Amino acid sequence: MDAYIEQAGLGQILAKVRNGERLTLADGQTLYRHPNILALGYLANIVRERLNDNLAFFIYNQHVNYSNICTNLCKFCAFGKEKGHTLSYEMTVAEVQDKVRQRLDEPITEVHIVGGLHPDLPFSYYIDMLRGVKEVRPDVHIQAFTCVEIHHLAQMARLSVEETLRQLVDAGLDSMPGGGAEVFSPRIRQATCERKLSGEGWLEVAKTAHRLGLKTNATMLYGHIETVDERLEHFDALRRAQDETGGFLAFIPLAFHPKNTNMAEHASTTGIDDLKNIAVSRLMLDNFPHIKAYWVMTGPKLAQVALAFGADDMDGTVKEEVITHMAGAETEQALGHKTLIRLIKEAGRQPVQRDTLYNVLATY
Ligand code: V47
Repeated sequence: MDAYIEQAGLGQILAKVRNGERLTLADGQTLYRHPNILALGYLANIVRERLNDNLAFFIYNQHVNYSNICTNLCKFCAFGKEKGHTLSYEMTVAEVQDKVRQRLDEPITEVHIVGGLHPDLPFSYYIDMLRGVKEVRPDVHIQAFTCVEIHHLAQMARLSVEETLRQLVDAGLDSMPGGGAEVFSPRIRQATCERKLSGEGWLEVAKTAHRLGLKTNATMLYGHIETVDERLEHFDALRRAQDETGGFLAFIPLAFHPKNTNMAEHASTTGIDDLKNIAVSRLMLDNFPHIKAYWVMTGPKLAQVALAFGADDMDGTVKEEVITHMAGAETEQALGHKTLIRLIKEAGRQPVQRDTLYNVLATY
């Protein structure tokens, strides 16, 4: 196989990967532009195996999107709606509690909570929501609020980001998801989400969370107007932040879904680009422990294949995914754990049910 990689012109990168040397942005360009997807998968698989052996993780989780009312109204997003829009909604704390209560008979270990940037819900609503979820399900891990939401809540509360996070943690926040990162490039933010917190701002919130002991994830929304260089600069910024704090758990590439968005003229991503983003992120983000193939975005079949291209995690049961489905995702809104186990086993990996922090709960 090494001779095959050398014949593909990737011998130097293979040597670096084998020696655990950091790849440069120029290496990243070579990888993204390379037509041989199997060669990229082989390289990414070396890193995946070194970090995660033959394990592929999944979690028993539940998504709750408390409100889609949003002041940012990003062009790529079909979920966010202006206040007063016929499709806008907001849940009361009691309604969020009901959602969690409805699934008490399932062995859910994580509730994933995100929403839009609501213009007038007070900070106390978020505190009450966290306390309310823990009241209904005391042992559950709450992974909630993107860096963009945290920044917004700090403004609503007139507190520093650090103090906002302290109060949220005190109310039950256990970790943060990776959304809102999009592509850090100011050019992309200006063109697609001009009101959103800057890339630097996003990274500052994440690093502040890490310094307080909170783990977070990171994402990149790809497949619209971003260039290969902008993707690589995004990886570089994440890699440098991780060098500083070590607080990121997983990176999740998010495939752009154009339907019902203000960027609907774009085509959906292809399977090859989806696999490339898994493989190149695995190779560039050498200090990230996990790369997630989020089946909601790519479909369970391609997420399964991604386990041979650098991914070691399939996310989870999810149930009631809304954000991508409003943008035309044709996947299910939930997967049973038996399906996840079957997908992982057939990919030749050992299925591991994990908690949010990647502690092993069961192996199959
Ligand atoms: O922040 C918005 C993205 C994110 C679209 O941390 C879109 O484990 C595709 O971040 N097409 C929310 N993507 C989802 C997210 C996430 C999901 C699962 C696990 C984790 C984790 C994080 O979805 C948003 C935005 O970046 N998004 N619109 C769209 N049309």
